Amino acid sequence: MTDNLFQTFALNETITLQNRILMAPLTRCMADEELVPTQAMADYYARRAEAGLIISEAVIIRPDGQGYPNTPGLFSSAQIDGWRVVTDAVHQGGGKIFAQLWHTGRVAHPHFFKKTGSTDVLAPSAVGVEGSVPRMRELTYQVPKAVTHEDIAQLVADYSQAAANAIDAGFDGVEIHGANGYLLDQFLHHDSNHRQDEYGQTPENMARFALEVVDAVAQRIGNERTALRVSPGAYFNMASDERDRAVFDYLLPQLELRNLAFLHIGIFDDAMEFDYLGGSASAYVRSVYNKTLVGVGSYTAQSGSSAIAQDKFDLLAIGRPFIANPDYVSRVREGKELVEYSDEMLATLL
Ligand code: FNR
Ligand code: 8K6
Repeated sequence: MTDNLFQTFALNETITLQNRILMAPLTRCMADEELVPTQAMADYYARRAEAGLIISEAVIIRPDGQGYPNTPGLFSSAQIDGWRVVTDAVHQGGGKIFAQLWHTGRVAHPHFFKKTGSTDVLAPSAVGVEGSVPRMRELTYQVPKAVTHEDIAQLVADYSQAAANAIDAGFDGVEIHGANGYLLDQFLHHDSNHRQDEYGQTPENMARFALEVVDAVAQRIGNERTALRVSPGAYFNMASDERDRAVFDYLLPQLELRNLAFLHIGIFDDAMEFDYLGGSASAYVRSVYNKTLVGVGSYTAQSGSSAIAQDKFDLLAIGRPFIANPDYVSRVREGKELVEYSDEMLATLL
């Protein structure tokens, strides 16, 4: 039984979703050399327009946010025009789409933005990550530069501008990428935030940058069109630290006051338990945040539907199965078998 997935869901007075299934953000590294979305990307998203809401693959807000090849941007007029083709195609199919706004912080690599003349990798503190860019092993990660107050003000302004560009490009809203060990998340965890100023040390200080970005974006495009993804449990590009719990205990009620379109968990498998959160990431967030929550992470339609029935979250995001099944929503509705996902499918845009 998956009937509850096919109920409409009002995010607020402005946006109502045709069902409770979201397509999770999925980086595909298929934009052109100017980081402009292609027609093949428009076709790929349009094939998935039956989702209640598509969250786009992560989209970089400015050149020094790039950490992977051919990830699309939202900072040039060609990129805005390219996205307009995508959003038109999704809307023609009856769907809705949010842009996921991204800066990779300390996992950016100057290889991708050297033509801008900048070689600085930006992060809260000068604490690097081990390793190198996936599938480009020669590109080892660089020790980042700790951002100055001027850098922070510019980053906040650039998130806000990218959000305005997203609306200009026809997106229905934006999801700020605050998860998976990228820039916003780097401020929220002790592993990456060693700052001694008003952006570090205490929960209130460590949450400051994320809230400044959320507030700037919400002010620019409206809180009803602004969403956020968070990873209270560190699991990717990041070591966990039990002190992080207090940061999220402070941040989440603050976010609740902002009346966002939704809050989305960033995780690959929601069965993962975190000692310092007292269980799974979604159970923890549900216990401190009382507004619309999107669950994700190795769910099937059946397990996601029963999680919704048990009030563990309100909406279900589906990632890898949506790569394997462009018609995921119809297949589930009609009880048809799904094609199983495999990593080789990442090579093409089905
Ligand atoms: C992801 N994920 C991801 N998350 C995110 O916030 N922004 C992104 O751009 C991406 N990109 C991405 C690419 C690929 C190839 C995978 C497999 C995953 C994480 C994704 O949104 C989701 O949380 C996980 O895939 C878990 O959900 P599923 O796949 O188990 O339904
Ligand atoms: C070159 C493609 C870059 C895509 C970036 C997004 C992440 C891709 C998914 C890789 C899987 C990461 C595994 C995370 C650990 C899960 C622990 C349970």
